[in-house]
Amino acid sequence: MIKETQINLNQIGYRPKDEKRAVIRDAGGDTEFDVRRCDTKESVFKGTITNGSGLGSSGDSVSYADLSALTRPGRYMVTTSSGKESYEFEIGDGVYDGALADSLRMLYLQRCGTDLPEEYAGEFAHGKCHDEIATIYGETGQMEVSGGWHDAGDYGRYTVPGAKAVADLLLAYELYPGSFDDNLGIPESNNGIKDVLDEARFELEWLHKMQLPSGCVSHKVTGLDFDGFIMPDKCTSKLYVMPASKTATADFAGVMYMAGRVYRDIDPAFSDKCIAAADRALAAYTDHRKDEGFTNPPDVLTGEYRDDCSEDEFLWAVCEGYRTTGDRRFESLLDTVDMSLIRYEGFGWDDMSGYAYYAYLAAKDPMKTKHDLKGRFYGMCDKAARTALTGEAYGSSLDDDYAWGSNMYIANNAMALLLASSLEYNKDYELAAKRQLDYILGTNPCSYCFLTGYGTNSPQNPHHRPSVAQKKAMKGMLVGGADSYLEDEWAQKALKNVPKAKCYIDVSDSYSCNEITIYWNSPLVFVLAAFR
Ligand code: G3I
Ligand code: 9MR
Ligand code: ZN
Repeated sequence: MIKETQINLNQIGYRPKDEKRAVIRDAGGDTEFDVRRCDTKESVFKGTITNGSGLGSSGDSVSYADLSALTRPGRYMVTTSSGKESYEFEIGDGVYDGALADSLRMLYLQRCGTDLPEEYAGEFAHGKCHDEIATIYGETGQMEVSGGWHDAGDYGRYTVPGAKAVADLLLAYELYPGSFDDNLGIPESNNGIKDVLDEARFELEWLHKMQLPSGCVSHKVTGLDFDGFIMPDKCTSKLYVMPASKTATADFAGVMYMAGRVYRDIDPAFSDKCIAAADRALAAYTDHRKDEGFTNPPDVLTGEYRDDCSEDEFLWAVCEGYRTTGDRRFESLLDTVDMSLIRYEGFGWDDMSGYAYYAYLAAKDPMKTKHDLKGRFYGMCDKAARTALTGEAYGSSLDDDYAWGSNMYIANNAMALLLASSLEYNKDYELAAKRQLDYILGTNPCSYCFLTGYGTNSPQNPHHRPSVAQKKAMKGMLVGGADSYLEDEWAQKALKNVPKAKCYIDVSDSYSCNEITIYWNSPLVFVLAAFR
């Protein structure tokens, strides 16, 4: 058992110049804090505890210890006079190097349709999986759709979240190429192309296979039900290519336009192929714009990723298409978007407008439009920054809403703020973004470093089939985190009447708290690359 702590901070640690703010729950009579070296227990820094209040979704009454002025590299802990102790943390350059490498390598370990040799995958090595020719659902035909990443704790492969995950990697590469290397330890390492692009391409190649002759894109390839908790090469359920959906088709166009730009200089033929495929998808999309969102056929139980509004996905495809090609035909499509249908704004699998806003703003010679996309983007960022800087006790940017995959929304907000700040530097945005990373890595009311294998207290029991099968949490996975809607039996039993931001449990059956996904890791890769 790991000792509980009332002093929460980033359990990996901080770069020397970062803000370093420990959050103390119920400080009681403590007024001063010490930062001590872990080895000698010698105090190297003292400060006064400042009062916070009972703020926000944790319900905690908090105070703060600001140790930002301590910049000397080392391994430390924060203590108070009554004997409260934080977990250990590090100050130093490169503190996030390992986390970045492992959160990217996690995607390699999610690869499907190929064997993962022990040399690269260690104890998560397995033979070729899910590589049979799949049956087209409701038809007699078959399709070869092997490849891509397993979506999450399950082995399904879904187009919509796959597009989001790739988009995050490609944006991370475009903005922070210097943060990525070619020596991650994947089969393509040392091929002269950064591993982040090799890994993204693995998913892109699969996405290409998911495009139907009509130009529309299949929503997913899975069995009728989820596979058991076994290694992927042991799965035997029959695979189906499910029908196309309008969100899959529009997301496919968006990410392929992005890929067409990013791989331009690396592989012109591949870049051309991506743009041509995106054009075909966008043309096919037009006939399906008013369709309902994808729903599972009655005998299909795998992830649904239902989303009835595809205006945001379409908006993304249009803005990304213009940014990549500069073709004015996108300008006439832009004004046809019905912005009033977009209920949420962001970078989630069902709310892709954030990617659109950024692509629109980053384009050379921006399109003319009646929509105020800039206002919407900065409105979204301002709100996240305000919540993080003044609204929430632990620096979270979530305004009292902790849903399934809340850690993704945290990471997405950080990404939004960093994208905005890359267009026009904004100190508050940078600080708020950093606080989101600190939250994920330990400055949260759950006292968890939500990235497996890092920090003192990290999830040991993720809802992840390979981890359950091998009885060991794979390293480098971001779990979903607090979900106050209590969306599985375990959460319902264990978390009744718990404050929203504390609705988290480290039990592998709790898929609504403790699953992992490729598209929760991907914004974390972006954020870690930014702060590397
Ligand atoms: O629409 C509501 C909105 O009204 C409400 O305010 C909001 C709370 O923030 O929740 C919104 O809906 C939620 C939806 O996600 C969109 O965020 C649902 O309550 C919630 O149940 C839903 O969760 C999704 C879950 O599947 C169940 O459908 C997760 O986002 C999604 O990540 C997850 O995806 C699964 C796949 O199906 C299968 N593979 C694993 C993967 C991860 O768990
Ligand atoms: O393992 C599944 C996980 O990937 C999904 O996110 C989750 C919600 O769709 O469902 C999990 O599968 C469970 C199923 O829904 C109900 N029976 C138990 C399954 C394993 O926990
Ligand atoms: Zn597989």
